[in-house]
Amino acid sequence: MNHAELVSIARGMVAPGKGILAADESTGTIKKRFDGIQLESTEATRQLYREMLFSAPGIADAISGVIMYDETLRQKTRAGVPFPQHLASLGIIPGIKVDQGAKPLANFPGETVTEGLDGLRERLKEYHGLGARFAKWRAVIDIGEGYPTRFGIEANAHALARYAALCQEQGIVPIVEPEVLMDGDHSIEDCEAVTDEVLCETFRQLAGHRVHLEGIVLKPNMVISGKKNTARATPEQVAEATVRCLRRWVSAAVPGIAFLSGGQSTTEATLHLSLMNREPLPWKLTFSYGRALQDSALKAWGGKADKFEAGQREFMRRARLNGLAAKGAYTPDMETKA
Ligand code: 5MM
Repeated sequence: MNHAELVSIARGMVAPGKGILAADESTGTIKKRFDGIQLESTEATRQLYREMLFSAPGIADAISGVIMYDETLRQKTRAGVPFPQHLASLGIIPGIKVDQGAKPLANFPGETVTEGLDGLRERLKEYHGLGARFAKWRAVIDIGEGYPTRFGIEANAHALARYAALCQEQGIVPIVEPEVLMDGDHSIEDCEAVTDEVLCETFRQLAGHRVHLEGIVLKPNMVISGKKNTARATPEQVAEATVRCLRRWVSAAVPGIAFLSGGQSTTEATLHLSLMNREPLPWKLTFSYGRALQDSALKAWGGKADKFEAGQREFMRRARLNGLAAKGAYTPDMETKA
């Protein structure tokens, strides 16, 4: 393992004013997204949609890396260039989701553990050969009556750390994604307490597995009220609680933190990121959004050939606004001007 190479990839992923596009929807998830625009999900429509995003004019101004799904990593542009090579030619780092999903944790009702460690070393070797330079693994922690338990958090953090160590062994930067879900009616205080415990345990396990912290990117949830909580915290409270929590647990050795959007509205996700970036921080704080970058672009495209450019324009509008947020320079009035 070459540490210097890992560090340089990780720094590139969180380059100033840029963030990561999470386009790693598995076949089931992308079908749900396409259902929303009444588009059939086929290998061809999935290719076309990803090509629309990946070839948006100016994409490299705001996007540093793209997380792909296994199928996408093996697909090509209509001109015949494999997606990883197409992205790399633009200066965008190709990435791959390597987890195999969150599955019920036996004997722990309401909790899941993410699977995918078996055979991971061999898969990473193949992905590296196909051009991937970073990977992603998502652990899912839900808040409910009696959970998460200490055991559930430990099981997920342990798997995340084993994955991260294997990635680095293969010269691939791991995105470490422990997501505390914002489903449910919990308060922002409940979210902070659980996120505290999850991050503490994640970094304990990363240390135990001798993971080189300078060569990872953390992808956490923001500290936020549950979607069904009627007394939702303000954007300023979300920004303040999130930074406070991250400062407690994330070593300054980590080059960057790239948030997931987790079901926030597109504008909320952008505003929260910008508010957090208004103060000096020990790490780069940016985005690795899926829905918050894609939802409006997907609607603007609608699966229609004559709306291909309209979809690209909408994608770039959100990407640029989030790029500004990564520098603390976004204000909500830009939504109408952009
Ligand atoms: C793109 O969505 C990813 C999950 O896909 P599957 O459920 O199909 O495996 C997800 O991991 C995503 O990368 C992150 O959670 C960020 O997405 P959001 O929409 O939360 O920003």
